[in-house]
Amino acid sequence: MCGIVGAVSQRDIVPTLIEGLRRLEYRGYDSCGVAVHRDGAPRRARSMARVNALARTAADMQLEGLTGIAHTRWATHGLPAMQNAHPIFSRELIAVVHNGIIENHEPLRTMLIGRGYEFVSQTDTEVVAHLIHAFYHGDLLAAVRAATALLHGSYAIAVFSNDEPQRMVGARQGSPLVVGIGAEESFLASDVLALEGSTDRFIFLEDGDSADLTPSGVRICDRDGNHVRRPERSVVQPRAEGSLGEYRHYMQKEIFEQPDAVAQTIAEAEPLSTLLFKARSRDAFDAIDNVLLLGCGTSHYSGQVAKHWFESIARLPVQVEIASEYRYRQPVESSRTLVVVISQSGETADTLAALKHAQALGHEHTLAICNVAASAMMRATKWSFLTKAGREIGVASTKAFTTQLAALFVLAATLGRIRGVVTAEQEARYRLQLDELPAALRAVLALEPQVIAWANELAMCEHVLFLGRGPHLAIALEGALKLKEISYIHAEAFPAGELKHGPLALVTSAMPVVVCAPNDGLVDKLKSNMEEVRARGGRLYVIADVGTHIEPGESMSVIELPPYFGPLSSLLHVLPLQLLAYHAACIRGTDVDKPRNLAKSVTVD
Ligand code: HGA
Repeated sequence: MCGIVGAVSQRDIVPTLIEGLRRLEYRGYDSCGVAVHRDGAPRRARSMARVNALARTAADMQLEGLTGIAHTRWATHGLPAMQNAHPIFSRELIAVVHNGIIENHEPLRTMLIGRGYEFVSQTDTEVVAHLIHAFYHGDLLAAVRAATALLHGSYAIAVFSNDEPQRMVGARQGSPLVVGIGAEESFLASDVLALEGSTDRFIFLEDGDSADLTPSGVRICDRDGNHVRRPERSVVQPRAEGSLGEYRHYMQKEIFEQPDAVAQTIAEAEPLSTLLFKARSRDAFDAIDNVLLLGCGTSHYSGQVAKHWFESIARLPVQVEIASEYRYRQPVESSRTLVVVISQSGETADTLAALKHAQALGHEHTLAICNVAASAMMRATKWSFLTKAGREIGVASTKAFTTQLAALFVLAATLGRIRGVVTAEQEARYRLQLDELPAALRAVLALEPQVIAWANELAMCEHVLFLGRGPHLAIALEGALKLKEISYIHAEAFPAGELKHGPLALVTSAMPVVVCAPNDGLVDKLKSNMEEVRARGGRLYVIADVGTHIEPGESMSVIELPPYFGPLSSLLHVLPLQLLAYHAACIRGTDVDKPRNLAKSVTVD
């Protein structure tokens, strides 16, 4: 998703800004740009192509400067088009980059037009630039504070004025923004990742903060204009991703990294203890008597799988909510709820807002499961668990999902142990299953050639149904999501028992139906549902554990998985579905790592 990098220095900062954009590039964007302060008027280069093309344009223009801002845009207001690419200028004086959405941009635009401002873009961001201009009388911080006081919605902005060459101002509300402190230079970025190699000293701004940056340092003021000191943190960045090696895409590489990622995530899980979740005392979770899981997209599905674990292992009532829905509701709450937010980046705007909503409703027991240590969710929750997936580059999440599942399983087992419903013997069994999990994942990944054969057939289809039951319903949902995200094939998943209540009407000989068939207590029910499909001429593609006795035959193709893997079976079943989506997308020739219209780290709501 869109990214911000800004710098004020005593050296030419264009290479640093471009490098920062490159580091954020994997998140997906539709245009990019960079602007620097110049004597006379600010100068900018913008591109509808990749950051490399922007770098060439900037070099051709001999764009250089000591103060500058840069952006990758994922359009929310106004088409992806050159005139909408950031930085956005106001009257050749103010330059702005913005992440987020200004919800009251329409009345502000009308008011500004009334004051003689001319709009040249369709972005909501342009109102920010003109407002700052309207309030600017030689003090950029004062102008930014006055302008942002009128904004509704979410923003992280970086701004410079051409009249104040060695000054840059940032402000945030709802979208992430971090200050980087260097030697004789200061930075702003939407993510510490952008400043890897430039500094490891960061100050995370809070909502309502404004930051006034010069090469010699930063001053921060809060929403009320009081000068505040925010803690400085040293952030050691994860190792940069290596080359693709034998793989064609990052998504494929990340699918095959899952055994190691899961192994690293659970390495510290023994003994199951509250300390794993950064809880200071062993009785930290004693007050908990129910669980609320919040997430979006794939992270929501990991919550749906985990619901079964919290119920069956920890014997706790569970709700799983889509964060973008929960945040606007007024649910009846209990003070004994453990609120678990799940997000790869830890910055997902809807999930972060849902967390804040839960906190505003009085929830104190909050826990984040994220893949980025220095993320907003990890800072905003009482407890946390860092998954060890390593950097995930592919927009379609794979290893983040399975490591989230591993973390949630450990949490369920830990709560079960604390509550006395998991015996030492059961705990030892869970531990053994966790230990055996990476090898089992490897065995499933070895089935890739069979999945490719399926992909060759399914890539020709425009619609695919997925079926599952129990925790494997969430796996079917995740399989359908993966397929639509990267292959653009229309895919939907249903609880197998729901078929006869509607979706069966869609089944014809042209409708492939993918089924997750673990050898669990529901397999006979599932077999009946499969027969309902066969009886209507549907084509079945079944991922079945050894021992289910589901045999290949007419209109029935089977990929056989290792024997049923108990409660962790869902982690095995998702792998063929990830591979299926990946290979179908390759066959259809889509941009697998950067699917159209999508972005990584969804920091707008
Ligand atoms: N609303 C602005 C910025 C979009 C954004 O934050 N994308 O992730 C625009 O549409 O330009």
